[in-house]
Amino acid sequence: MKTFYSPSHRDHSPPHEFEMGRLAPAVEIPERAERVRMEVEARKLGPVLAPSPFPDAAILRVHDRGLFKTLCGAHDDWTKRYGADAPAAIPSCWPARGLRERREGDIESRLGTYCFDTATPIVKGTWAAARKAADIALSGADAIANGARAAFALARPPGHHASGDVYGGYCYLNNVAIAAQWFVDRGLKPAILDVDYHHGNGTQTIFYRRRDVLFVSIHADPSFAYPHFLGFADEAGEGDGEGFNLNLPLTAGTGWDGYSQALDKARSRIEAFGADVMLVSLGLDTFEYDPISQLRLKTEDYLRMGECLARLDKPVLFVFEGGYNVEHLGTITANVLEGFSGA
Ligand code: Q9C
Ligand code: ZN
Repeated sequence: MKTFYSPSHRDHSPPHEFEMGRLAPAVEIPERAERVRMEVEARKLGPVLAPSPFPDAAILRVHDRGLFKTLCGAHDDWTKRYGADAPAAIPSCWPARGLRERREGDIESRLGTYCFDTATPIVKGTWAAARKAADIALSGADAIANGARAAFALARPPGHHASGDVYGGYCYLNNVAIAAQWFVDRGLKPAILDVDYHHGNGTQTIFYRRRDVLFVSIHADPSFAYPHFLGFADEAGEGDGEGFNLNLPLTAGTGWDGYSQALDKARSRIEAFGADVMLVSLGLDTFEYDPISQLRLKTEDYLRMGECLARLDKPVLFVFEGGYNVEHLGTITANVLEGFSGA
């Protein structure tokens, strides 16, 4: 299996995020992708390749131009306003009910317009890394379109919390959605399965009114877990998209028994949809020792997950998302890929 990777992710290294009423050390750190790359190499799962450059137009199929421009210029605008040594750009004022919904004025108004949380800082290297992560996902899609049975987009920063016009949740551009749209534009019918611990609110929103892309997500119930405002079981799609969105929320403490049942439901829905290609938003924060999560998958369960995905017998593009136990992250990620390849 080909893995696509670029070292440019290393320059996206915000020291902090703001949550739980304090500045907390960042958990979405460069070491995550490095651990995974090293494990892919150590286990000889296949070549690790640099992505090809894709045009901005491929990203603008999914993302709003205002969001794109804001992300692209945010670090410059922020340091012009607050000084060259100002730490990461994070919004502090949002257009909640009663306020103007969108303002593209100064940088504070732009961050409030386009970002939904305080966990997604922009530093000097953020834009280059996010833009390259989209190329990584597109390169993986291209490998699949050229006949590969599977590819792994080792993208960082992650993408599934970013919608067409709002970023957040450590995500800036929605890598998996950009790749799915690229498949659609080549006449293919993609299904997205999101196995990250957190609901893929951005991906859901992008495809919510469409039936040409199926979105299925298995995640911790938003009644207690981030992103808190989306990901409930009654969200089934709207208009043309009705019936083409499936959320499978899980209670805290769920282990492989409950998880594999959800995975079976996801598989039958994808089967019935008749997808040509599957994209997996591969978050590893369902792990029992993940520092920010409350599901309980074990190391060996990720092999089973990979085997289970292989039973669909469709080409798969794996796109890296969350997962914060850096010590075990390489092992559990590689287990999914190995379980898939060995099956
Ligand atoms: N106290 C991804 O896994 N903060 N994003 C959670 C927990 C944000 C997760 C707060 C979590 C974002 C890609
Ligand atoms: Zn997550």
